[in-house]
Amino acid sequence: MLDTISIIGLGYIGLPTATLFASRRHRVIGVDVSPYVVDTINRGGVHIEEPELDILVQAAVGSGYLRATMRPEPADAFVIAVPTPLTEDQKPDVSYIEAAAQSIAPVLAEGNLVILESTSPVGTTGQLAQWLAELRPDLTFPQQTGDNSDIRIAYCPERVLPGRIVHELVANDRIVGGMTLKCSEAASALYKLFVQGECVVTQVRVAEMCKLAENSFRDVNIALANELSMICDGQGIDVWELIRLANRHPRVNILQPGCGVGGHCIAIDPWFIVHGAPDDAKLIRSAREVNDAKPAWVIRKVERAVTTLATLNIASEDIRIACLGVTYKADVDDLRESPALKIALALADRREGRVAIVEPNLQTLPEELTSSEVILMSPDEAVAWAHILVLLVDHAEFKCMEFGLNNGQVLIDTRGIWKDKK
Ligand code: SAJ
Repeated sequence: MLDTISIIGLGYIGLPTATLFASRRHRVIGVDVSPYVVDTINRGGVHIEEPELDILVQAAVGSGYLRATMRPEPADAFVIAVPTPLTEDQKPDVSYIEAAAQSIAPVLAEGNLVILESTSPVGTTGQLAQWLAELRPDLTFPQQTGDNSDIRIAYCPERVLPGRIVHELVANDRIVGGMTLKCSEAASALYKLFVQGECVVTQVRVAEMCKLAENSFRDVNIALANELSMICDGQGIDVWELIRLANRHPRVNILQPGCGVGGHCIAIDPWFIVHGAPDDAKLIRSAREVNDAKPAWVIRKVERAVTTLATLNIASEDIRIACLGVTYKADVDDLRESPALKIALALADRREGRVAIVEPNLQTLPEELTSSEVILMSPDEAVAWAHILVLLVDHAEFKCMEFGLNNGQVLIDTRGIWKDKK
């Protein structure tokens, strides 16, 4: 029976998931610790930007199928979609999952299904089952009684791309790692309510590692592109042409270099593998280090351009720098772990009053920059104003811009979209 589904954590994954269950006419109780998030959703609004999400939330709340609250209530299934950040020393922080376990334990009842969706280190689902068992000794759990347990538990990672979340939630295949076969069957039946992709069943630990491996695959491949970009820069080779040509090989598919890797997933999840296997995860660690070092490389390039311009009769302190794009990737408004923002902040710190940012996806300056003297400009204003243009994010608005560089103006294009500008 899946009459009522509760989603714990109404962020980038939990909220769209809640609305999709609601759109299939299931009663959904969304739970979040933030009163602002709960109020916004109950008014039919959204606290995050994601294509189609506003319409889905409005419809789900308007039809009465979705309601948000701060305290879990009884339900047939609980889907945990809370953050799993990194600690300062690069260790996975699963305290939000523990808090979610504590919050749902009092309302758990025989026959309930609990699914963990948060990206987690291997072993976390077993730990979740243990926490729940300690909190509810009156119920049986899969680690105790196998298929006969009162509560079913599974790990089913989210795998959707920010910017395409709603589409991918429906279309992508799902990895379903139940603690027992019955757990997997129950979890697959839940996702089949809206998922059109296949639900592929596996062991819990395989499912946990699968999510980490997917994001590490991308991180390692972006690291190769970023390393090539630095090597090619030193040797006067156009890395974007190089990658285009190499990718004409039928078994080569190099990704694109940029100013670094950001977001709340790829810049973080590989560390979970490194933490679990520090001696063996050499390549994964090294990829993280290569990608994390890219912003400093871009900053050094800007500083070299400043030094060169300063030899042409512009006082170093008068040199104006425009950073184009500060979000973590193209065409989103998300600033989490953004390497572009990191670069803009570092330049703003060094060159008080002489740095502008252009960010078509934000109405106001990011909070981190409000205390600095950074100016928010339109793309055209920046092109007319700056001595140095630093293209950091390949937003659609930048790709279609037509302009030529002024005399002596320097362009540092970390994404290869303006490399033909003269
Ligand atoms: N990036 C590059 N070059 C590329 C591709 C990306 O520099 O060729 C950079 C982006 O600019 C950005 C970062 O990498 O800073 C990550 O962007 P992304 O679009 O690769 O990925 P995310 O973080 O938005 O979403 C990823 C996805 N994972 C994979 O594609 C394997 C998504 O499917 C996951 O669900 C998501 O992480 C997540 O939640 O884990």
